Amino acid sequence: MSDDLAALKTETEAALVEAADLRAWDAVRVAVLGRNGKLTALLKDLGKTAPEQRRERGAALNVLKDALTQAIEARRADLEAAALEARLAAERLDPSLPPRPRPTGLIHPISRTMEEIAAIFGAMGFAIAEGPDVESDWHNFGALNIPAHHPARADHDTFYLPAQGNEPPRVLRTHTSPVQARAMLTRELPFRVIAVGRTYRADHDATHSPMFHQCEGLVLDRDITLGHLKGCLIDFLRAFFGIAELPVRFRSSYFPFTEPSMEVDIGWDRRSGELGKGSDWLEILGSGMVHPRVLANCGIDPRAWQGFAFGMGVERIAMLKHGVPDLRPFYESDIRWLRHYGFNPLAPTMLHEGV
Ligand code: 2NL
Repeated sequence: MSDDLAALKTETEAALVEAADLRAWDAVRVAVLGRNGKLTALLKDLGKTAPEQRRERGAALNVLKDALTQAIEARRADLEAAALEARLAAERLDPSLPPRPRPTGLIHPISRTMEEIAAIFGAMGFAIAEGPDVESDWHNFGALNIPAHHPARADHDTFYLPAQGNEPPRVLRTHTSPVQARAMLTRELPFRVIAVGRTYRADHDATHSPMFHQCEGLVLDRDITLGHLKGCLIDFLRAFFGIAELPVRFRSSYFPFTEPSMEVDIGWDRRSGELGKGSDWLEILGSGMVHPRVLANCGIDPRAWQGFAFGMGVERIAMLKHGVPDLRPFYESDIRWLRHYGFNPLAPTMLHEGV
């Protein structure tokens, strides 16, 4: 091997020993094998070598290139192994350490209230019925004895969807009643269902949100009476508020889908806001015996079957139970409010309390 090649070999091997980390190693590699590297330059100069020496010089350059490539790769393997050793020595795991505290989410009071409602009625043998948020005008109004131009429609501030050709109009359901209408159309009698979920009305102020939640219940059988309605709702209200002797009052009222209709009040003290105390009454839900026309609309013979229905606002009973003073923060996702009013996801619901 000619002197210049032997010198490059010695020089490169020394530089590799010098290179203490992968960055320095890469600089050596580029300086020798890179596009402007020393060995690359020698290979490029091969053309200028006198023809009679070119073969021998070319062979020697190839041998050198193989040797240097191998030396460079070997150094890289050593450096990588050393780097791994250093990391293993520096990064120690202590499996006896306690886990880092992680912020857990909380259950939104509306979700929690709906779960509690479902748990209480579930224990009374009710099934959960579901339906779409976007409803036909008929399921939302017609089936429930609220025909077009009926004054009750004016109370509902309905969101109408853009009409699609000749399709009948569609709405965002203004109450959960269409879910019950669907239950009557599809379920086998007798049945007991509740429908809990989102409802929508074009109404927005301090006490109304355009999206809110309702729970409705429906019990149909051959001989259901007003007595069943009263017993069921008294049991529910006492279980929900956790007050065994909560006073409950039934007051005659009007809904287009029930006859007779009754509003339900609970006893409270208006001044302190305490439930079950004092001598004031607070309206809490609406109810009644399902109107025979509603049964007939949904394909049920009103001479063979009858029952009761009721409805309530989820926000309202959640606010009363937990002392939430304002409706609006329910939908504002303010983390401070959620931390204050949210529920531990691992805590059991209050099913154990007297149901
Ligand atoms: C209220 C009053 C009520 C119903 C809802 C109902 C549903 C069908 C048939 C008959 Cl399918 N009735 N629902 C009955 C009485 C009252 O809601 O104040 N809700 C917030």
